[in-house]
Amino acid sequence: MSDKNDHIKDLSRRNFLRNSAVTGVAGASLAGGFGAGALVRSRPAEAATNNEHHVEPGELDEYYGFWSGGHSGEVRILGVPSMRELLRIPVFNVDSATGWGITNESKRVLGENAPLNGDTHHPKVSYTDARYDGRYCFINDKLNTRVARIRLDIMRADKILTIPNVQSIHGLTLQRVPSTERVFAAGEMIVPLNNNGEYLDDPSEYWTMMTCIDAETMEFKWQAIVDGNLDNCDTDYSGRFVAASCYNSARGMTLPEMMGPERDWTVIFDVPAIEAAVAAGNYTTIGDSPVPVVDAREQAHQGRNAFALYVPTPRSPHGVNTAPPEGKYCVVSGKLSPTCTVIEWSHVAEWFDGGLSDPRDVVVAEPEVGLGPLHTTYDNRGNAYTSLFLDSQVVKWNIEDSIRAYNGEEVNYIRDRIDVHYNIGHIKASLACSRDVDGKYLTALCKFSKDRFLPVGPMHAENDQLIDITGEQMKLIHDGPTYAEPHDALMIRADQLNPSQVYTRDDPYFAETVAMAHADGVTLETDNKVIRDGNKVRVYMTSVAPSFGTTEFRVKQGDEVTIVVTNMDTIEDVSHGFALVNHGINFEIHPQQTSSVTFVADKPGVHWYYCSWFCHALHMEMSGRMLVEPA
Ligand code: CUK
Ligand code: CUA
Repeated sequence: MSDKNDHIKDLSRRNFLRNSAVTGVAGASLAGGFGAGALVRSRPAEAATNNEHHVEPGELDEYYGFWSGGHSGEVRILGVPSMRELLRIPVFNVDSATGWGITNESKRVLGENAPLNGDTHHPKVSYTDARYDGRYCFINDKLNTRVARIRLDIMRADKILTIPNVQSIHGLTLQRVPSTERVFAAGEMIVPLNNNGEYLDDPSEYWTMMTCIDAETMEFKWQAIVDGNLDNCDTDYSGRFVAASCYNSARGMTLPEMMGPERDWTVIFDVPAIEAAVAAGNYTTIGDSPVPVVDAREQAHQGRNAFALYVPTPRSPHGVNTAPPEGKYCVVSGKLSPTCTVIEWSHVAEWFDGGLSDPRDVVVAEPEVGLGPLHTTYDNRGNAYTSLFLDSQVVKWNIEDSIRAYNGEEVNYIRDRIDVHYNIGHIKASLACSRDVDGKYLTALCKFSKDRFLPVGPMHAENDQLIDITGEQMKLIHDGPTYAEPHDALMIRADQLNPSQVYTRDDPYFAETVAMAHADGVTLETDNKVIRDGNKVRVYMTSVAPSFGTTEFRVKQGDEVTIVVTNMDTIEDVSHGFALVNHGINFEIHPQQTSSVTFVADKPGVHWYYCSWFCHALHMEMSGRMLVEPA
């Protein structure tokens, strides 16, 4: 496709990025060479022609992909392999199409005075026996230190928690076995514990914690103070451990301080040991927070630390990913070291049970993979795939061969390399976080796209590329422009999800609104009524295409108005919207759903409302008037 000159241009651009990135981390020993990696030359990516992965119009995709939306604050669902965007699920952001952040129902989930933006990185779908069970998707908010749970039947968040005592939730992972009973949320930034302003200036007293949340009740179970900081995290396949990378073991405040040590570490928590201590009452609390806090720092333990194992790991490690299908190994990707560190989970159990003497004894390989390894994913044939940010490549390597090489055998564990465009962050193969790993597709979430798409101003699309990994050699099959800014993604089989097509009337998402109607003596399914209660006015109406049940209501300037709309259409996809002109109000009402909004009618005059989801040939006529009498 590209001629020779394009290729040269391409290479020089790649080198520019790589060199500038290396300069940017001057002081880090990024050299280290490629070792065995140099034996396999990388190929420039070529789009496959006669693409057998093409999904024809009318055909359905094989996988649901869950994409984080980065600082857009949302989660997205893509069909894979078409990479068609199917849905945006607003979580921490305000969304005018759905009314998220506008309706009373969404505000109940968001909580009082919630910040209306976020930074989502790590979507994780719940498991039963390390297989996706399609119940929930959990997502972190790095910006405002929150964790949300999304119900995957209606694809809306139903719980959002602000995590106390820590700052910036980055890593997020789920218990896999026997099922997702716990959510683990890693606090990234170190702060004074009880960060109430009492002391600010002594960074030697800044710390962070791992937080454990009950996945069903969404209540806090415990927090554990750690040395260093926490970045990414993942669990094992036994239900006992959670591991997190630490890139700031020096607890530095500045870049040079953070980059100081040759090795940082991977910290691994023994969850039952922590919970036994909590159950025995051996914990403290911080400030006003009731959450039990245990101390997993080395200084808090004489002899062996019962809660945490700190495994020295080169250098500023980033991604933490357990290898399927059995979960035997965990790979921690080196970032500033050209290596990945392979930890064997059974050795971790041995260490906690007293059988090993050196924390490094849990490491079974440390392959050199290339420059800037960030995240690792897997196929079902024993291969790992690591994203190389600085090399703008995906490298495929064999885990067992890397272990043989670590034990001194002459073996090349590198299997293949492919160029990606450009500067890849996360990487994820189909079902690679579960027992059902199938080694078919891999998505490469590239941070730069530059010349891959038509320019649209200074802000460029990200480029989420899709790679076919079924063969010996990887094959790039799709360029997918995405909006700011997916960090992580996962793919589950289409049959592993069973979303609702219409709401049921007893859905807990709007149960509080139903209770309010009940108290007003209103039957939501049939009544169109205005209830006045002092200066509070509640307007109940139905919607059936192409009409609202109420086309006119009258209030007084200054009244607090609550509008409740119940969509009595029953046919899938016949959604209505309620949009109130000049009031910033718009929200969704899907079939059999009840939605509500509360506002102050502060502008006298006639104000039209209309349906905002095109529902019928007479959709434009689906409207009504709010008449506001001057005070
Ligand atoms: S992080 Cu963004 S590329 Cu938040 Cu998982 Cu590694
Ligand atoms: Cu109802 Cu458009």
